Amino acid sequence: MNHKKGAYYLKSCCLLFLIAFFAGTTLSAQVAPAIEENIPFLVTFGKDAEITWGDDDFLQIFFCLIPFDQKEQFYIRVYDPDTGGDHDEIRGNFNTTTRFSVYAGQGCWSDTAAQSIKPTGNFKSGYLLSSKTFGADPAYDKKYYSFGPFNPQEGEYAEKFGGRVFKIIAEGLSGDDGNLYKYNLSSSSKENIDIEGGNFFTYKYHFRLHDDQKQISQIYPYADDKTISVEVSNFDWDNDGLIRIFSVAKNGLLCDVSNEGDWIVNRFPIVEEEKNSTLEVQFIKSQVPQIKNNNVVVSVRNQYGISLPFFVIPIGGVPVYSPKIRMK
Ligand SMILES: [Ca+2]
Ligand SMILES: [Ca+2]
Ligand SMILES: [Ca+2]
Ligand SMILES: [Ca+2]
Repeated sequence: MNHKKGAYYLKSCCLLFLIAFFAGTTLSAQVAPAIEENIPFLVTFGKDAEITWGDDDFLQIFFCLIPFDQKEQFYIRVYDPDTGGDHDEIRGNFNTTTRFSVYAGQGCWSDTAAQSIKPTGNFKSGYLLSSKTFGADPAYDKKYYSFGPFNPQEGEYAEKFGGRVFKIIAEGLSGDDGNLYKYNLSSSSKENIDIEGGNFFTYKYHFRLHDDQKQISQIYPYADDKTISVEVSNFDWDNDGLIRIFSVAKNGLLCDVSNEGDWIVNRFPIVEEEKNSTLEVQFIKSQVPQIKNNNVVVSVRNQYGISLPFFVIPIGGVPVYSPKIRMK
């Protein structure tokens, strides 16, 4: 190998290493909200809060997907489960308690009550594995609490997602403050070590937007082969800029947006090429005025009123618009 070739070889190796390194860190980081979504936090208010603060039901249901080939026990880690200190939204004084509960077993995911955007009835389907209630607690402020270890075999079998599913419910039991938090999947209770192929999904996404107007956030509903139209709904958007829809066939279609404590529904047809593919709902903040502490709720339903899942790591990757499909 001459000097020039050697340098080229070295450069190529470095590049490959960098690609592998970044692919490894960004694709597998199993946090909800995911890095790619660019959403600061999930949010659940205490049940005495006003819905005009951005949470319509003081409840958030998330699901964890563990691939069939994952045999090792795992943990669901909650970052900043308390409501107090940093990150959280105070009203008066901090007086809010939130209960996090993990469910497994037959029905924990497939029971339609668990996937409904109006959780009533048996949304706590399956069986309870673990539960803990947090108030204002410095021991959990800016820190993690780890639920588990859990045996992947206890999750509900979900053929169409290629794995087993667990459920974690956050309920605002009392108080009127906003609990901001995140979830991690991990093989360790002490640090975040990814479960290969693991993912989080929800059917109704309650989250906090950035205060910084330059930040663009996005979430990724998945349309299955039965989807022929979708209803994209947003709640309490506070007129904070634009909401756009992207897919292989949609190049940033604008949605009507909500303002204060209201739901706005947008309907879009789904073409053949969008079936079994990921859509993107993008949130572009208002430049003036700056809207701070904006909590919002988003859901997508198909023509039967069935909710589409939002996967934090989009199935098949981020959708890329193809002008050819649109023109057909
Ligand atoms: Ca309060
Ligand atoms: Ca906190
Ligand atoms: Ca919190
Ligand atoms: Ca809001």
